[in-house]
Amino acid sequence: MEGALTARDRVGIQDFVLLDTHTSETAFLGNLKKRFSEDLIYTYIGTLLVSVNPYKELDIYSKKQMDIYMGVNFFELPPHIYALADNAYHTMMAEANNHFILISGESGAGKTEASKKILQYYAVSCPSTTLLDSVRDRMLVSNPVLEAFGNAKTLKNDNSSRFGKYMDIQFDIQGDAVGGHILSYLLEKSRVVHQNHGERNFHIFYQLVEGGEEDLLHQLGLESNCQHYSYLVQNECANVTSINDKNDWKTVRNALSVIDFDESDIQHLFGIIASVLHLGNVQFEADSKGYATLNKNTELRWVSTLLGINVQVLQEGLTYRKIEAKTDEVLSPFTVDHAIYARNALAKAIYGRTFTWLVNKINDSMENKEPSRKTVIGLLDIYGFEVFYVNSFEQFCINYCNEKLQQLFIQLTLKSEQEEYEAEGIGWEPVQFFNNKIICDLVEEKHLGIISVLDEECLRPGEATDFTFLEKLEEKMGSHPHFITHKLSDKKIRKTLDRGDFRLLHYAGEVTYGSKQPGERPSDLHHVHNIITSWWYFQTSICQLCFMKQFLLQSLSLFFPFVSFSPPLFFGTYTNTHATGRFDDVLVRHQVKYLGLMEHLRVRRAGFAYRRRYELFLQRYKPLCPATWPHWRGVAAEGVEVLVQHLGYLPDEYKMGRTKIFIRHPRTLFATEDAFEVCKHKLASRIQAQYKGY
Ligand code: AD9
Ligand code: MG
Repeated sequence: MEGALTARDRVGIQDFVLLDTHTSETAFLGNLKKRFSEDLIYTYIGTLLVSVNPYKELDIYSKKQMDIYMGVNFFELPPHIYALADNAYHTMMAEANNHFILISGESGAGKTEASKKILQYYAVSCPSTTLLDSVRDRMLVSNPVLEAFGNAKTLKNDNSSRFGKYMDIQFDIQGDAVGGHILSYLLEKSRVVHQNHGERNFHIFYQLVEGGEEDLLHQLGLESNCQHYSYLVQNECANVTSINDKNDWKTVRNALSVIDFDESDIQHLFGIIASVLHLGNVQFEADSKGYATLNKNTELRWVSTLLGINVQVLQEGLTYRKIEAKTDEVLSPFTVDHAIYARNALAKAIYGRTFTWLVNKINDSMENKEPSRKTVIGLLDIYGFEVFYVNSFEQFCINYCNEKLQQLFIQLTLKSEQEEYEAEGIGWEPVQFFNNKIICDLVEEKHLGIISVLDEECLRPGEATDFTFLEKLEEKMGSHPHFITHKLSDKKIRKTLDRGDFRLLHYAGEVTYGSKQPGERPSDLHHVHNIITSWWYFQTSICQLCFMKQFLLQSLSLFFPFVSFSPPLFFGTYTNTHATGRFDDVLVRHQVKYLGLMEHLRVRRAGFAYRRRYELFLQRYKPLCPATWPHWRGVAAEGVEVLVQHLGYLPDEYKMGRTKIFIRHPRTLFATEDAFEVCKHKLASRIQAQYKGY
């Protein structure tokens, strides 16, 4: 019928590699948008899955859908997160090695939701026994607990992850999910004491106060009203329509019992959470000399009771600094500002340590105690790139992590892919792309990068200030194209920068970092305080060496798992829409650009979907050809050539490299794999028949 739309016109192309029009950005966006308007949020670029956040519930995550995707070749069904999960699982089983799924995208793009869907898929679709069901339950319910303690409402996302999470899902030789392990990174502790306008503290505080049972609240000395707690009402957004704290409280309480928290653990846990709320309400007044005093210490008494610390020791720790002289200890009184700083630092340290303890407890409960051989699928879900009005050290860490992730993405796809074609002697026209290594180096380079400068300044307590730090940065970075300060910029840009700020031109956009933390005076950043007990210490300022070391270690270990894992990898890259669910062309175009999706597409279109070493390819498929079965006595590459000729591969479908065969389209391989499955069954029955009667 004239004018009627074909299905393809209506729903677009499900793999960008097959987009037959020229590969322009406009065509790319047009295809994404067309699919989005039909609620088709997933599209492939080869094995990379691109998703657009729908911001509404779609009926595509049912058990029925899971069954459809189970064990089916990747490209045979419409793109789906389940296809990605299933493919990772089956490749892991076939090759008996570890795999991991990397999910990237900016804040609010849907990374955490995707990682939950993947986990659900494994929990529901893998083989099952009653014993293992409990391990799976624990894996699934660990999510709401971790989100309660580690997520919060930000301006970008009502359920924003404020920590990085790397989870290993362990499978035994039969493919059963038998255990799990979580690594958490860099919890944004400053949120405990300060939230930007329109944001909230961690969910758990509101859940406890709004949902906690009367008895429990009474034991903890809490009022059932968020307005009562200064750490919760800074921005008058305790209630958010998309969040039901009362219901979430019930979910978390139930989840805690599933993951082996006994009543005494639970009492302790919420005792500590309540102590943080009480601490936030501790107020100081200045005495006649301007020193901090506590005139009403009801709140402090609660902190003392809940934490089991002598109230006198607590009070002294919050209002005095201990200076160790040669033989003596001298107490130097704090001003009110210092006392507030000390109080906040204590609250952050308590919360941070509680979070670490919680993750350890969850890991104990998910631990696989059988010493059987295991392979793992690793799932990385970190906080996405973010830009706020005020960007502090936390944003610096978060954005640096994203920068590293992008670097990894580039290395594993664009760079290594092209290098491999070259190394294997496959004719190749290089595709240009922006390599963000220059920005990673700016942050991390030894002796020259921002972290090194910060480290140096930490070694000069008392002398270093925010301004000396900035001066040193200016001296070292000077004309670096991705670094700007007030002094180094031209008149137009200067207007947009404060004197104490520096701006980085990240791969995903510009971010201005202020050295001042809101609510903290610049001079406070340079005090290294002693605190009441030996196991709690202040670790809040950017100038504390211990913290920096910790950060560096963590970011190293964050990327360590990748190095030890072998490809292939599966990427989920997420584009974002507005929270309204509207497809915002400008926003999506920006993300397509900085994620390098067009470059990725160009490499994919010109390249090869699959490659394998000759020996492995021959080993698997040799039963398909009489000349190679049961043994090929010659060189593996020649055996592969004989084999693929026999299978009828056309010259354009494959290339022979130095050590590997390269296959252009997945469908060629799928046909071979299907033939192999048939052949395997025939062989198995022949062998069985042979041995009958023995
Ligand atoms: V952040 O970097 O942690 O701030 P994420 O993790 O990328 O961010 P998240 O997964 O939390 O974003 O998704 C944000 C919101 O988008 C969710 O709370 C859902 O309301 C919405 N969302 C995301 N993915 C889907 C989906 N597949 N279907 C429906 C979705 N809604
Ligand atoms: Mg998240």
